[in-house]
Amino acid sequence: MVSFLHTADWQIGMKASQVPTVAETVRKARLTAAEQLMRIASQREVDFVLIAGDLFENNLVHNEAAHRVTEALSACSPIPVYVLPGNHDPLTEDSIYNRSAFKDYLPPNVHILRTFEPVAPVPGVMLLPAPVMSKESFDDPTTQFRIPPEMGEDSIIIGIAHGSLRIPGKFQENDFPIALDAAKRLGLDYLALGHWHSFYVHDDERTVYAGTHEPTGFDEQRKGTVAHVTIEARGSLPKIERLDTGTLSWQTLKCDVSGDPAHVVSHIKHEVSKVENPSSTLLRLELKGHAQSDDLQWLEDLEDWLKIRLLYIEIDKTQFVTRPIGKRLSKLAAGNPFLQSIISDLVDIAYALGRPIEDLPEDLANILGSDSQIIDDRLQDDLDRWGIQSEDVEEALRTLASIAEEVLS
Ligand SMILES: [Mn+2]
Repeated sequence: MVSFLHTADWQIGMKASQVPTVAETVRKARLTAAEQLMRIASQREVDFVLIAGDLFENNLVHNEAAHRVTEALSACSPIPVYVLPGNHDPLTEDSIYNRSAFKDYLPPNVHILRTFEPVAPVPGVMLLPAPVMSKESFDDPTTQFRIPPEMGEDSIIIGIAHGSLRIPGKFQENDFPIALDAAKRLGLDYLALGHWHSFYVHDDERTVYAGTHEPTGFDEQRKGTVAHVTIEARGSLPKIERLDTGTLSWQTLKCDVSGDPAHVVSHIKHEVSKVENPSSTLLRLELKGHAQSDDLQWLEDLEDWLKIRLLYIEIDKTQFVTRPIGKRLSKLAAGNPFLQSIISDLVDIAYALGRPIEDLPEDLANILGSDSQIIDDRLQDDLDRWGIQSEDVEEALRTLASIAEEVLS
């Protein structure tokens, strides 16, 4: 029997520039979660740890980060740790794995998988590595596995690679595409993958993404994970246990703000009160709809309330408009010929589409004059050709209103 941890995509040194005020906290969390993961390795007394690529954000991260990582990896010593270079930290000339932290100072239990040569982490187990040598590739990394001909029938065979499974609609041809039947075709007992940040077990129950140990952004709402895998013997189905390792929680709350602001606020407060660990939660609040009035004091107050409760709050207002668009825009456009001309074009388009925008033309007619109802044949042709719909114009006006408000008010 063999027991090991499978992890990937630590992306140490990640800039976290989308959350500038807490970027340092986010960076530190990736190390804290890594340390937690190494403790699991020791506690569970696994035979070895596999890191399936993208241990680092890129090959340019600070030396200090490199040393911190090797220090963290040495914590589970003497349990061996195998590190596969991924597309973020490929084995190129300037690879981070060529620095002294990974040469002269490498802890004895840490092994960088630099070649395609099979490795035996423990007797009876054969590890087939496919280190990544470039940022992108059209080749399936698993076709590079070298299966030794003399390998005993009893050896448990584990492949380790970094890339995207060829699940229709979920991969790109230049993103290290991996055949869905690779494990079966090559006779692997387990295929440890990295690159996708969510925990995923394929239908064959042998091809697995462990997911990142700590989420990297708002689009990864799941907790960070690691896979603890045990395989009884050659040919038996692996037992895959998913463990949580994440320390920060990235959440998105979508909210329609069309109603009474008091109700909107109480709804958001209620939702936020359900958040388990607010001080380690980053929240993106996505507002959409038309607000009832131009007075947004309630939103400023709400933002302050959220700020002191949560680690980080981001309010996405790109789909949020104060009603009416026309009134707001006309106020901003008065005395701004550039903005007026953009609005005029959009109003022309709205007319050409045969569906003037609700509450827009009347308000804007005052600043634009009335000639915007003349429809140009060429404009009509262009709209047909580009497939522009009246919703697109409304969307453009909303975006314009948001930008204009940012810039002009
Ligand atoms: Mn990757």
